[in-house]
Amino acid sequence: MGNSVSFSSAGEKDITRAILRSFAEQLDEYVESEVVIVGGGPSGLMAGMGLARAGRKVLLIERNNYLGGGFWIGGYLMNKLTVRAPAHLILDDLGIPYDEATDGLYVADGPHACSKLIAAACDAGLRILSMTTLDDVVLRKGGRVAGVVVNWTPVNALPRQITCVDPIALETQLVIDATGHDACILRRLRDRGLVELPDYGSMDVAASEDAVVEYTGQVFPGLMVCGMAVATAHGLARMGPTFGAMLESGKKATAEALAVLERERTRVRDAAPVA
Ligand code: 48H
Repeated sequence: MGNSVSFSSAGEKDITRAILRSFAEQLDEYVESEVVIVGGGPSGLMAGMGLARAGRKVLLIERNNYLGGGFWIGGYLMNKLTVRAPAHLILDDLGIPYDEATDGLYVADGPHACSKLIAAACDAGLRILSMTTLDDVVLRKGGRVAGVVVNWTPVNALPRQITCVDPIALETQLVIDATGHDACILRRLRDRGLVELPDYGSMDVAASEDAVVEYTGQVFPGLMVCGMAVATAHGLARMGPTFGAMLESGKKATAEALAVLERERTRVRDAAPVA
Protein backbone atom coordinates (compact mmCIF):
# COMPACT_ATOMS: atom_id res chain seq x y z
CA MET A 1 0.00 0.00 0.00
CA GLY A 2 3.03 2.26 0.35
CA ASN A 3 2.85 2.93 -3.41
CA SER A 4 -0.68 4.41 -3.46
CA VAL A 5 -1.21 7.84 -5.08
CA SER A 6 -4.00 10.29 -4.28
CA PHE A 7 -4.72 12.65 -7.19
CA SER A 8 -6.03 16.21 -6.88
CA SER A 9 -9.77 16.87 -6.98
CA ALA A 10 -9.65 18.51 -10.46
CA GLY A 11 -12.51 17.03 -12.43
CA GLU A 12 -13.73 16.60 -16.01
CA LYS A 13 -14.84 20.21 -16.56
CA ASP A 14 -11.51 21.49 -15.24
CA ILE A 15 -9.60 19.22 -17.58
CA THR A 16 -11.65 20.37 -20.59
CA ARG A 17 -11.26 24.04 -19.66
CA ALA A 18 -7.51 23.68 -19.10
CA ILE A 19 -7.05 22.27 -22.61
CA LEU A 20 -9.42 24.73 -24.27
CA ARG A 21 -7.98 27.84 -22.62
CA SER A 22 -4.37 26.89 -23.13
CA PHE A 23 -4.94 26.04 -26.81
CA ALA A 24 -7.00 29.20 -27.46
CA GLU A 25 -4.45 31.42 -25.72
CA GLN A 26 -1.61 30.01 -27.79
CA LEU A 27 -3.49 30.21 -31.09
CA ASP A 28 -4.53 33.78 -30.30
CA GLU A 29 -0.92 34.72 -29.59
CA TYR A 30 0.37 33.08 -32.78
CA VAL A 31 -2.24 34.48 -35.16
CA GLU A 32 0.62 36.89 -35.81
CA SER A 33 4.23 35.77 -35.64
CA GLU A 34 7.66 36.52 -37.07
CA VAL A 35 8.13 33.16 -38.81
CA VAL A 36 5.80 30.28 -39.69
CA ILE A 37 7.46 27.00 -40.65
CA VAL A 38 5.29 24.51 -42.49
CA GLY A 39 6.47 20.91 -42.01
CA GLY A 40 7.88 19.26 -38.89
CA GLY A 41 10.53 16.99 -40.44
CA PRO A 42 14.23 17.28 -39.58
CA SER A 43 14.81 20.48 -41.59
CA GLY A 44 11.72 22.27 -40.23
CA LEU A 45 12.50 21.24 -36.65
CA MET A 46 16.10 22.42 -36.99
CA ALA A 47 15.00 25.78 -38.42
CA GLY A 48 12.36 26.14 -35.70
CA MET A 49 14.79 25.23 -32.93
CA GLY A 50 17.35 27.75 -34.19
CA LEU A 51 14.85 30.58 -34.50
CA ALA A 52 13.34 29.84 -31.09
CA ARG A 53 16.83 29.72 -29.55
CA ALA A 54 17.44 33.15 -31.13
CA GLY A 55 14.34 34.42 -29.29
CA ARG A 56 12.12 34.76 -32.39
CA LYS A 57 8.36 34.27 -32.34
CA VAL A 58 8.10 31.15 -34.47
CA LEU A 59 5.26 28.70 -35.10
CA LEU A 60 5.58 25.29 -36.75
CA ILE A 61 2.62 23.78 -38.56
CA GLU A 62 2.43 20.00 -39.06
CA ARG A 63 -0.35 18.08 -40.77
CA ASN A 64 0.26 14.90 -38.76
CA ASN A 65 -0.33 14.26 -35.09
CA TYR A 66 3.37 13.44 -34.74
CA LEU A 67 6.46 15.45 -35.60
CA GLY A 68 9.65 14.19 -37.23
CA GLY A 69 8.65 13.48 -40.84
CA GLY A 70 11.10 11.03 -42.39
CA PHE A 71 13.55 11.32 -39.48
CA TRP A 72 12.13 8.35 -37.51
CA ILE A 73 13.32 5.87 -40.09
CA GLY A 74 16.38 5.79 -42.33
CA GLY A 75 15.50 3.90 -45.49
CA TYR A 76 13.56 0.79 -46.44
CA LEU A 77 11.76 0.72 -43.04
CA MET A 78 15.06 0.31 -41.18
CA ASN A 79 15.08 2.64 -38.19
CA LYS A 80 18.73 3.67 -38.33
CA LEU A 81 19.76 7.13 -39.59
CA THR A 82 22.98 8.20 -41.27
CA VAL A 83 24.66 11.58 -41.53
CA ARG A 84 27.89 12.50 -43.28
CA ALA A 85 30.47 14.78 -41.69
CA PRO A 86 30.29 17.59 -40.67
CA ALA A 87 26.61 17.07 -39.71
CA HIS A 88 27.62 14.74 -36.84
CA LEU A 89 28.51 17.95 -34.98
CA ILE A 90 24.79 18.76 -34.95
CA LEU A 91 24.15 15.32 -33.42
CA ASP A 92 26.72 16.26 -30.76
CA ASP A 93 24.87 19.52 -30.08
CA LEU A 94 21.60 17.61 -29.65
CA GLY A 95 23.17 14.92 -27.45
CA ILE A 96 22.34 12.17 -29.97
CA PRO A 97 24.64 9.14 -29.68
CA TYR A 98 26.06 7.63 -32.87
CA ASP A 99 28.70 5.24 -34.19
CA GLU A 100 31.16 5.89 -37.00
CA ALA A 101 30.21 3.46 -39.78
CA THR A 102 33.07 4.40 -42.05
CA ASP A 103 35.30 7.43 -42.48
CA GLY A 104 33.04 10.50 -42.24
CA LEU A 105 29.77 8.51 -42.12
CA TYR A 106 27.86 8.20 -38.86
CA VAL A 107 24.88 6.04 -37.88
CA ALA A 108 22.33 6.73 -35.12
CA ASP A 109 19.07 5.22 -33.86
CA GLY A 110 16.08 6.83 -35.61
CA PRO A 111 13.71 6.99 -32.61
CA HIS A 112 16.45 8.31 -30.31
CA ALA A 113 17.65 10.95 -32.78
CA CYS A 114 14.16 12.06 -33.75
CA SER A 115 12.82 12.35 -30.21
CA LYS A 116 15.93 14.29 -29.13
CA LEU A 117 15.50 16.77 -32.00
CA ILE A 118 11.80 17.24 -31.22
CA ALA A 119 12.59 17.74 -27.52
CA ALA A 120 15.36 20.25 -28.30
CA ALA A 121 13.00 22.26 -30.53
CA CYS A 122 10.28 22.28 -27.85
CA ASP A 123 12.80 23.13 -25.10
CA ALA A 124 13.96 26.10 -27.21
CA GLY A 125 10.40 27.47 -27.19
CA LEU A 126 9.15 26.44 -30.64
CA ARG A 127 5.33 26.49 -30.70
CA ILE A 128 3.59 23.75 -32.64
CA LEU A 129 0.20 23.47 -34.29
CA SER A 130 -0.27 19.81 -35.20
CA MET A 131 -3.07 18.12 -37.17
CA THR A 132 -3.05 21.31 -39.24
CA THR A 133 -2.59 21.27 -43.00
CA LEU A 134 -1.38 24.12 -45.17
CA ASP A 135 -4.12 24.99 -47.64
CA ASP A 136 -2.86 28.21 -49.19
CA VAL A 137 -0.84 31.36 -48.53
CA VAL A 138 -1.79 34.97 -47.88
CA LEU A 139 -0.40 36.89 -50.87
CA ARG A 140 -0.28 40.70 -50.73
CA LYS A 141 -0.57 43.02 -53.69
CA GLY A 142 2.86 43.37 -55.27
CA GLY A 143 3.46 39.66 -54.67
CA ARG A 144 4.65 39.01 -51.14
CA VAL A 145 3.74 36.00 -49.02
CA ALA A 146 2.39 37.43 -45.77
CA GLY A 147 0.84 34.43 -44.06
CA VAL A 148 -0.48 30.89 -44.24
CA VAL A 149 -4.01 29.62 -44.76
CA VAL A 150 -4.60 26.43 -42.78
CA ASN A 151 -7.29 23.95 -41.87
CA TRP A 152 -7.71 20.98 -39.56
CA THR A 153 -6.15 17.96 -41.24
CA PRO A 154 -9.31 15.82 -40.71
CA VAL A 155 -11.34 18.26 -42.83
CA ASN A 156 -9.56 16.89 -45.91
CA ALA A 157 -10.47 13.34 -44.90
CA LEU A 158 -14.22 14.05 -44.68
CA PRO A 159 -16.61 13.05 -47.49
CA ARG A 160 -16.84 15.85 -50.08
CA GLN A 161 -20.45 16.80 -49.19
CA ILE A 162 -19.52 17.77 -45.62
CA THR A 163 -16.21 19.51 -46.18
CA CYS A 164 -17.53 23.06 -46.55
CA VAL A 165 -15.26 24.19 -43.74
CA ASP A 166 -13.38 27.37 -44.55
CA PRO A 167 -9.73 27.56 -43.49
CA ILE A 168 -8.27 30.30 -41.28
CA ALA A 169 -5.27 32.56 -41.91
CA LEU A 170 -2.26 33.30 -39.73
CA GLU A 171 -0.15 36.36 -40.54
CA THR A 172 3.63 36.33 -40.43
CA GLN A 173 6.68 38.17 -41.75
CA LEU A 174 8.26 35.06 -43.25
CA VAL A 175 7.06 31.58 -44.22
CA ILE A 176 9.42 28.60 -44.55
CA ASP A 177 8.37 25.70 -46.77
CA ALA A 178 9.80 22.60 -45.04
CA THR A 179 7.22 20.17 -46.42
CA GLY A 180 9.74 17.73 -47.92
CA HIS A 181 9.53 16.26 -51.43
CA ASP A 182 6.09 17.80 -52.04
CA ALA A 183 7.15 21.43 -51.47
CA CYS A 184 3.46 22.16 -50.85
CA ILE A 185 3.70 25.94 -50.68
CA LEU A 186 5.76 26.25 -53.83
CA ARG A 187 3.34 23.89 -55.55
CA ARG A 188 0.50 26.33 -54.71
CA LEU A 189 2.48 29.23 -56.19
CA ARG A 190 3.39 27.10 -59.23
CA ASP A 191 -0.31 26.31 -59.81
CA ARG A 192 -0.92 30.07 -59.97
CA GLY A 193 1.94 30.56 -62.45
CA LEU A 194 4.05 32.50 -59.95
CA VAL A 195 7.08 30.18 -59.75
CA GLU A 196 8.54 27.27 -61.66
CA LEU A 197 8.91 23.95 -59.88
CA PRO A 198 11.33 21.58 -61.64
CA ASP A 199 10.98 18.68 -59.07
CA TYR A 200 13.89 16.78 -57.55
CA GLY A 201 16.25 14.67 -59.63
CA SER A 202 17.59 11.12 -59.41
CA MET A 203 19.81 10.00 -56.54
CA ASP A 204 23.37 11.27 -56.34
CA VAL A 205 24.48 11.84 -52.75
CA ALA A 206 27.77 13.50 -53.69
CA ALA A 207 26.06 16.13 -55.85
CA SER A 208 22.97 16.55 -53.72
CA GLU A 209 23.81 17.35 -50.13
CA ASP A 210 26.15 20.33 -50.66
CA ALA A 211 23.74 21.80 -53.22
CA VAL A 212 20.68 21.48 -50.95
CA VAL A 213 22.43 23.48 -48.25
CA GLU A 214 23.79 26.00 -50.79
CA TYR A 215 20.32 26.65 -52.28
CA THR A 216 18.51 26.90 -48.93
CA GLY A 217 17.02 30.38 -48.72
CA GLN A 218 14.43 32.75 -50.10
CA VAL A 219 12.70 31.66 -53.32
CA PHE A 220 9.91 34.24 -53.42
CA PRO A 221 9.29 37.44 -51.44
CA GLY A 222 8.31 36.34 -47.93
CA LEU A 223 8.96 32.65 -48.65
CA MET A 224 12.01 30.53 -47.88
CA VAL A 225 12.57 26.86 -48.58
CA CYS A 226 14.57 24.31 -46.60
CA GLY A 227 15.22 20.57 -46.53
CA MET A 228 14.12 18.22 -49.30
CA ALA A 229 11.82 20.96 -50.65
CA VAL A 230 15.01 22.76 -51.77
CA ALA A 231 15.78 19.85 -54.11
CA THR A 232 12.23 20.00 -55.50
CA ALA A 233 12.40 23.80 -55.87
CA HIS A 234 15.70 23.81 -57.73
CA GLY A 235 15.69 20.45 -59.54
CA LEU A 236 18.56 19.06 -57.44
CA ALA A 237 19.52 15.39 -57.11
CA ARG A 238 18.01 13.45 -54.18
CA MET A 239 20.32 12.02 -51.53
CA GLY A 240 18.48 8.95 -50.23
CA PRO A 241 18.42 7.98 -46.55
CA THR A 242 21.09 10.32 -45.21
CA PHE A 243 20.10 13.38 -43.23
CA GLY A 244 23.10 15.65 -42.89
CA ALA A 245 21.82 18.06 -45.54
CA MET A 246 18.39 18.19 -43.88
CA LEU A 247 19.92 19.22 -40.55
CA GLU A 248 22.40 21.66 -42.10
CA SER A 249 19.68 23.12 -44.35
CA GLY A 250 17.49 23.81 -41.31
CA LYS A 251 20.46 25.43 -39.60
CA LYS A 252 21.13 27.60 -42.65
CA ALA A 253 17.42 28.51 -42.86
CA THR A 254 17.70 29.90 -39.33
CA ALA A 255 20.58 32.19 -40.31
CA GLU A 256 18.85 33.28 -43.55
CA ALA A 257 15.57 33.94 -41.74
CA LEU A 258 17.29 36.03 -39.07
CA ALA A 259 18.89 38.11 -41.84
CA VAL A 260 15.50 38.60 -43.60
CA LEU A 261 13.85 39.66 -40.31
CA GLU A 262 16.67 42.11 -39.64
CA ARG A 263 16.38 43.64 -43.15
CA GLU A 264 12.61 43.98 -42.66
CA ARG A 265 13.12 45.65 -39.27
CA THR A 266 15.52 48.17 -40.85
CA ARG A 267 13.13 48.80 -43.77
CA VAL A 268 10.18 49.51 -41.44
CA ARG A 269 12.34 51.74 -39.22
CA ASP A 270 13.66 53.74 -42.19
CA ALA A 271 10.16 54.11 -43.68
CA ALA A 272 8.70 55.46 -40.42
CA PRO A 273 8.11 59.25 -40.41
CA VAL A 274 10.70 61.14 -38.34
CA ALA A 275 9.02 62.48 -35.17
C1 48H B 1 1.43 20.69 -43.08
C2 48H B 1 2.87 19.21 -44.11
C3 48H B 1 2.25 19.47 -45.36
C4 48H B 1 1.17 20.40 -45.40
C5 48H B 1 3.82 18.03 -45.67
O1 48H B 1 9.52 14.87 -45.45
P1 48H B 1 10.13 15.51 -44.27
O2 48H B 1 10.94 14.65 -43.36
O3 48H B 1 10.97 16.78 -44.80
P2 48H B 1 12.49 17.28 -44.64
O4 48H B 1 12.77 18.07 -45.85
O5 48H B 1 12.69 17.94 -43.34
O6 48H B 1 13.35 15.92 -44.66
C6 48H B 1 13.33 15.13 -45.78
C7 48H B 1 13.76 13.69 -45.41
O7 48H B 1 12.88 13.17 -44.45
C8 48H B 1 13.73 12.88 -46.66
O8 48H B 1 12.64 12.51 -47.07
C9 48H B 1 14.94 12.61 -47.41
C10 48H B 1 16.29 13.01 -46.89
N1 48H B 1 14.81 12.06 -48.59
C11 48H B 1 15.86 11.84 -49.53
C12 48H B 1 15.35 11.12 -50.76
O9 48H B 1 16.17 10.94 -51.68
O10 48H B 1 14.16 10.74 -50.82
O11 48H B 1 9.01 16.22 -43.40
C13 48H B 1 8.04 17.06 -44.01
C14 48H B 1 6.94 17.29 -43.01
C15 48H B 1 6.17 16.00 -42.70
O12 48H B 1 6.07 15.85 -41.30
C16 48H B 1 4.80 16.24 -43.35
O13 48H B 1 3.74 15.61 -42.64
C17 48H B 1 4.70 17.75 -43.33
O14 48H B 1 6.01 18.19 -43.60
N2 48H B 1 3.82 18.31 -44.35
N3 48H B 1 2.47 19.82 -42.99
N4 48H B 1 0.78 20.99 -44.24
N5 48H B 1 0.53 20.70 -46.54
N6 48H B 1 2.86 18.72 -46.31
